[in-house]
Amino acid sequence: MRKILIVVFAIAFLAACQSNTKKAESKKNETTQVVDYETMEFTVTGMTCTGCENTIKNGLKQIDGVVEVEASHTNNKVSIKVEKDKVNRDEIAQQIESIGYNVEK
Ligand SMILES: [Cu+2]
Repeated sequence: MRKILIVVFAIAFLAACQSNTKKAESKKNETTQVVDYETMEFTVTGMTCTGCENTIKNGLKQIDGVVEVEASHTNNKVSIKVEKDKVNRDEIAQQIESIGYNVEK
């Protein structure tokens, strides 16, 4: 009888132990959340030099969710990497225009 009790306790203890490690793992997954990125391309006119490119880069980096900005005054292109679902195209276009450049639609 006693032996059975010990075995039951041992199993209960092992089960509790396992569920604890599982909990720890799922907590870990919550903190290392996977972020989805999206690249947006814009045709922007009005840039005439690398200074303009930097103005746009700095202006767009103010927006929460913008990760990377590439701007080329020779191609009239602005390409930005954003966290998906955090920023939308309109928001970016508005910011570019508020800095003083034109976004072709
Ligand atoms: Cu310029």
